[in-house]
Amino acid sequence: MKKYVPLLPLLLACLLLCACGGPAPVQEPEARDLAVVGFSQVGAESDWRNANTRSMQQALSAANGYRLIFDDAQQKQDRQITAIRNFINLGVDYIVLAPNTETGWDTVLAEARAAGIPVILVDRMIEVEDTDLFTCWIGSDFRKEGDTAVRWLEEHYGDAPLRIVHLQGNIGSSAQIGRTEGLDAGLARHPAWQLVFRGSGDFTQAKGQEVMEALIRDHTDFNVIYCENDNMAYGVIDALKMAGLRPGEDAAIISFDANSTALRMILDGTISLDVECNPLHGPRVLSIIEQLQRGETPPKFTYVEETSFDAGGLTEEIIGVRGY
Ligand code: GYE
Repeated sequence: MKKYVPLLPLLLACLLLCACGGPAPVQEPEARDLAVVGFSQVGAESDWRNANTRSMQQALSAANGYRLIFDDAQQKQDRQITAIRNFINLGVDYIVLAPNTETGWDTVLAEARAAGIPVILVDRMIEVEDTDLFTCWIGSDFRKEGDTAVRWLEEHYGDAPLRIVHLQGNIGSSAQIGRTEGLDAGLARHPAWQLVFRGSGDFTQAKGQEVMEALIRDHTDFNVIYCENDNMAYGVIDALKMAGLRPGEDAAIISFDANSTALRMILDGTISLDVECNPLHGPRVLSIIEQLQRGETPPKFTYVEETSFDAGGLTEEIIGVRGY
């Protein structure tokens, strides 16, 4: 015998469901309930920077109660100053600034203060007459990072004659200043360490490669390359390989940031040491803003705990869980 599905009740059930719209939609908070944050980002020059941008966007999301206005300054301070003035005109609730360079912020931050907008600094530091111009800062101890790299060189080479190529980040940024100071202190302690080249690669892979290619063309003699970030190291490695040189054997490569791509290059012997610089500041900035929202006073300066990696003990499992 044929079985008939009773059509009428089914139809009615469908109609009812459609009328009710099915399960209740997830409620987005009303735009007017969201706190507005203007974030002036340095640029998109490196993997570190992109991880930092993603972390900020994820933390300061609508689901967490924020509307984030993001501005990429393309590594130009004047663009950051313009962005901050726009944020002030828009009347944002908070300004987050990842400053490109250390100096030149007094005027625009005084404008933000006059408008009553708290300014949270993230990543690099600034140098201002009056530290009340910003609410607080969170980032890395770049001098300590440089010292860590130099300590590794001392442990591995002692007073052996080193011929060091030094690729700096963008000049005037705290990351460059601290990492350069660390190396300078090492050079002062070890007369056998010779600086055969120093110049900026602007923290980019393309510039790192360009500088290294020129050094190889000029027959510069080197056995250590101190790169102030991973992306410049990638450019350096490409240049060395194209010239038939073996990174890790013909020259030790020291780098900073510890992105997962670079850490895998430690596993295969290409990079010798990578000093960690953690870009995942989003949740940290979120927690600062939440403290301010509750009327609390966050600590003025917060340094993020960091480590360093060489071939000793580094595994794929360690790399896999790091998040950048
Ligand atoms: O090391 C580099 C980036 O300021 C810590 O900027 C940051 C540095 C980071 O472009 O990769």
